[in-house]
Parts: sequence; C-alpha cells; structure tokens
Amino acid sequence: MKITRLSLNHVRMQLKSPFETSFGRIETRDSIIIRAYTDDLVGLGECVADQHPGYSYETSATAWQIIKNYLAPALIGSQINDLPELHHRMEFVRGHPMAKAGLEMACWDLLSKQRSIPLSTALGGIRTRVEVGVSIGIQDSVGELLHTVSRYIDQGYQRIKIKIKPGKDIHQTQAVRRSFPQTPLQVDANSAYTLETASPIRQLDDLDLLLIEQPLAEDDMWDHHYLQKELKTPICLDESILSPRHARQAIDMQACKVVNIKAGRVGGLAPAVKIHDICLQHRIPVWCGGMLETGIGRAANLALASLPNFTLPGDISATDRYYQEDITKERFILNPDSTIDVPLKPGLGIELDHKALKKATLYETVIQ
Ligand code: OSB
Ligand code: MG
Repeated sequence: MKITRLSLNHVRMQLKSPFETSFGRIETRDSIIIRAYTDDLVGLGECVADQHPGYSYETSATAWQIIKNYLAPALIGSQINDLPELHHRMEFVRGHPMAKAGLEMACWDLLSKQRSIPLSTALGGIRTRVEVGVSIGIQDSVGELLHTVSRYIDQGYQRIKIKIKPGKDIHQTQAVRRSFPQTPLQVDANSAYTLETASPIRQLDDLDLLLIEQPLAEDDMWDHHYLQKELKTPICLDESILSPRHARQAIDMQACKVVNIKAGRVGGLAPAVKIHDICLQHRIPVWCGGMLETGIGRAANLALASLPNFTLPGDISATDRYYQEDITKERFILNPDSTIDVPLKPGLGIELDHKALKKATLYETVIQ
C-alpha cells in the first residue's frame, strides 16, 4: 500500500454539556481528523489530543505540527505493507503517541478495507457487541450529580464512572453509592492525589467500587504499588500506562489490578492489542477508555473492545452522549442491555458526514 496524500482537519465540537475532570473543565472538544489516501481508497483516523495539555502533554496544536512536519513526510510516497512497518517508520519521533495513533488508525482502516474485513476482525476481536458504561464529569453539587447519574441509568447505562478531585470525592461517591446501591460504580481521579494526600481515596475503599482509576500521578507507578497494598478495591491505571512495557512493569510491581487501554495514549491500536495480550497472560482484566471521540474514534474503540480480555465495560457511550451532531453518518446506539454493536463493515465501517465535518473544521491542510 502506498499513501499518496494526507489531509488534516482540526475540528472543534460543541459538547452538549461541559465536561469537568480534576484537570479542568471543557465546553468544546478539539481533535484532528485524518484522511489517508491511496490510489483507490481513503482511510479515516482521529487524533484524540485536546486543545489543553491537561490529560497529557500533547495538544491538537502539537499533534498537528508533529504530523505535518515529521510523520506525514516519512509516510507519504513509500510502500507500507503492514502495521509493524508503519510503526518502524514513525519510531524516529520520540513520544507524541496521540499524533502517531491518529495516523495509525487511518492505516488500519485502509489495510482492513483492502482485505474487506472489519477492523474488529483485523485486531483479533471476538464479539459483535460490547458492554459499555458512561463517564460523568465533576458536577457543581451533589444534587446535580445524583440527578445526572439517574438520567444515565434511565437511558440504560448499567455501569457508572464518576470523576473525582480533592474536595469533591468522598461525599460525592458516598452519595451515589447510597442512592444506587446495586449499580456497578467506579471513580477516576486523573492523577489528582499523592501518597501523602490520598486519604480520601482510602475512604472510598468500603464503597464496593469496581475500581479506582489513576489516583496518583502518571510517573508515580511505584507509589501506586504502595497505595494498592493498602486497598482492597482494585486500582486501575490509565495515564501511567504509555506502552506495552509499562503494562508489564505495572503488573510486575503490583501497581494495579486492572488496566484502562486507550489507543491514543499508547501510540496506536497495535500497541493497544499488545497491552491487551500482556494483561491477558497475567490475568489482569482490561477495559477500553474513552477520550470524548467523534464517531471515528468511537468506531475504533468498539473494534478494540471486541477483543477477549476486555471484560469490564468500556467508556464508550452512544453517539448522543456528547454531541448534538457528529461528523460521521453512523450513529452508535445504546442497546437495552447496556451494549453497543461493533461496526462490521470493512475497516472502521463508517463514513464521514462531509457537511458536518466542514462545519466543525477550524482549519484544514493537505500534505502530499
Ligand atoms: O481519564 O478517562 C479519562 C475524557 C478525556 C480525558 C480523559 C478521560 C476522559 C473520560 C471520558 O473519562 C471518557 C469518554 O466518555 O470518552
Ligand atoms: Mg481515566
């Protein structure tokens, strides 16, 4: 396969309601939509870096520069026959996993379209529908939080995740647990605590949570080991796991009992599958994280979550969770059993809504 040109669209999408995490509050979501052209096909990709460097150091602006100035020139015009070859060609760029993952997604789309198989099959998926949950941002009051949780439960989401931060943790989680005693519930701190300030986290240990996600800093893997020793609730790592090697090391040092996998965070779907395999070998369950994706990234997440060791519900909500209007024609709908169907057409199995894409685009470039 030879990529002849790439187009990049920096898009900004209005969220239905603000999304607040321990690192900030957003009302719009930026991403870069990538189209990779061969002589007869177009592959779609989404780079999940956001406008703000709160979750990771990458932003839509840095990813744009890295893709345009370094990665695209290394790919365009040369023969790329498989994913290892693609990764080899991108190796000379240090870091910037989200930039790489966006391009990699477009290549997976192309390669599986060439073989006329769905991405799910190409990745080794075994399911045609995946269990999902919803991730709920920090709310202004406990009352609003309970109202929001009940709204999503009414919509059919059977697993709830709430975001926490220092000062908005114990009360909030206790209140949700008290009102919804049977609901599978988990919390995500997005690195907001240290071992010294983690006492609220210890107080969550009796609330029968599915897991506690990334309580400590990204580079505090060893301190997660100490915290996990004190807790019966499984710690799940998100930000700390940036590669298959990190996954192996986290398991070795017992820093977590569960792993959140996001292709963007780890540099693509191929490393995401490797992490899945390592965790499977060590009997560590995994689940698919989300980054408020458009329909493109959402389709990729559904395909990834169809692999065997994705045994916990993913942060893959229905299309109508975040956006009034998506940039893909397909809409992903929540089934009554809290699952979403995996796209089964070739590749990602989705088509762009060109009008919606144009409306959401801040700027666009073609590289050839
Ligand atoms: O930590 O999982 C996270 C969104 C943006 C950045 C980081 C995270 C999240 C979410 C939302 O929790 C998941 C989703 O619904 O897409
Ligand atoms: Mg997280």
